[in-house]
Amino acid sequence: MPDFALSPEAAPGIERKWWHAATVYQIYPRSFRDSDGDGIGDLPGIVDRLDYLQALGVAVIWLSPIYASPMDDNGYDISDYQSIAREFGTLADFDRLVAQARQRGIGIVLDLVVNHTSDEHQWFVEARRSRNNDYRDFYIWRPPAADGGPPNDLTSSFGGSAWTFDPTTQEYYLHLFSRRQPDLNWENPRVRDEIYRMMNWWLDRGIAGFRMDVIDLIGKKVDDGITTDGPHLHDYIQEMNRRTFGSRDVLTVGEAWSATPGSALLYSGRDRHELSMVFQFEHVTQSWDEVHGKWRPKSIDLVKLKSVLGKWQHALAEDGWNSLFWGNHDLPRAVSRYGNTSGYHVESAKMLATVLHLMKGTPFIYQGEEIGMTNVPFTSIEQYRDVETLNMHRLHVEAGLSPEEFLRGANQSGRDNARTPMQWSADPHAGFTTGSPWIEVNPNYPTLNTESQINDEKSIWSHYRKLISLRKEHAVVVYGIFQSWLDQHPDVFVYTRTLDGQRLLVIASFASRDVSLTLPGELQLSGRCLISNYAPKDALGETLDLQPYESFAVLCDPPA
Ligand code: TEU
Repeated sequence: MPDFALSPEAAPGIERKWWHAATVYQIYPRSFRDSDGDGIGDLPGIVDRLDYLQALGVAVIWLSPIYASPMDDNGYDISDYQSIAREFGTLADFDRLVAQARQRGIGIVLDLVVNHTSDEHQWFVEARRSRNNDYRDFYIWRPPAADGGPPNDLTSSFGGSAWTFDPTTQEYYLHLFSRRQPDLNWENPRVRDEIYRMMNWWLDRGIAGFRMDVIDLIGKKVDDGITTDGPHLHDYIQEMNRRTFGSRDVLTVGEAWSATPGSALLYSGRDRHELSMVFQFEHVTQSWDEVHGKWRPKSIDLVKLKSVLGKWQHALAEDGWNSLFWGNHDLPRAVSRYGNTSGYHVESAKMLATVLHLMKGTPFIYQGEEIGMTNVPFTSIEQYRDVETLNMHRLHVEAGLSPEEFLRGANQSGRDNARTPMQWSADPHAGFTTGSPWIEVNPNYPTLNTESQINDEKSIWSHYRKLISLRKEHAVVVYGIFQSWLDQHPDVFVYTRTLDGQRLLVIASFASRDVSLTLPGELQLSGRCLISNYAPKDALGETLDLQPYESFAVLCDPPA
């Protein structure tokens, strides 16, 4: 836990937390490291790579779900919250992971998926037996509409109606995701009791917190067509806080696709007793197509991207806290989406990391991002595994889209881009498994892998390690006040962070050509270059020439 010499005037109202200066690393266990040759990553595989993560410098690992599951949605469909999926290992493996991570100063954050369960969860197995079953009200059931169809027109995120008819009991149940992920009924206090009991059971095992899957959905009012931000959403989160993690020093981050700066302050404000922070997705969705969404993404508009990121920096400047991320297991690879993989792979991957990690908030690295892993060039729908992509393929092709056009969209935005195996080495299957991987490895692994980067000072990996350590060394990175500059410049992102008279200046070009810039007087500074992806710059005049994707940060001390 770093202890910064932070004057109270510099960051009024901010109560320092260990996770302010921490960097989180997300592991998608299925794709991280397979220890037993079955082609599926597992917990012993993660234990085996803890030294790697310690060397990188991360303080927290967020594990995507590891619980028992039929794996319809790779574990986001849980059939038993208190046991580990057989292919991932045992509870003893999990305890060993927690203990060995702790020895390296790393906490384990679990994925809490409580908007829904699997249809194989015992509660649902019971609930669908009869209308008067004791567990019936654990889920959301409604009679058919007058014409026998679904009760209303709510749709599933994975396509089609959110209602599935249950022939045994002649009612529909709600699923905002796949039909194998029935939504829990949070209005039922027994459901909440069970969930809190389960959370405490994990907290007692020594975990460092929870990432909360689609937490903005738990307050839904289906009869009013309300799914996100329901009337009791924040009551439930406050109750959860009070009855589970509130008295413990842990990190909690809610996934909230609907979050606005206003609601983020409700979730993470200092007097709210809810969560540490949320994942908001405005910077992600602002480049989606109005009609076809992520399946037909627009090119990145830097002016818009800067304005969204800046808006969030300002909104949570004095209260609340930001999470910072480019990617996760649902999103395309950061360097493929925002950078340039055909000529400036290394430069653009480093630039994106610099821009993200030097903003105010807690950065999240998605596995493989630290070596610049890229989207996967699958050429056939057969190569995809993701339930969302497969469902959407069926629906879009039925609706008349050509399979080629769908594949183009899936190549850019499909979730499997993030789920191909971690590229450890140039060995077969990228050193991920000695067996046959559950999803194909990206063919670029012979040149793009950790082994070729960890001992190279100039690698993307070394750049990430440097950024993570800068956050631990400089309070200005953690608490400095954010200010953006040159907001209308279409190619360059410029911002400063200021704390106790110290100023950190960050400059990053998103252009694939040289750019020449006129700097305002306030930014014609000199100091110490903390990080760069070309030759370091430490003194800036009126004109600044930037090479493609050039980025750097200069730290200027207050005048003596
Ligand atoms: O994701 C929520 C969610 O809304 C995504 O499905 C999203 O709509 C889509 O990926 C956009 O590209 C969470 C988990 O992160 C995801 O992996 C799960 O599939 C989903 O919840 C259901 O648990």
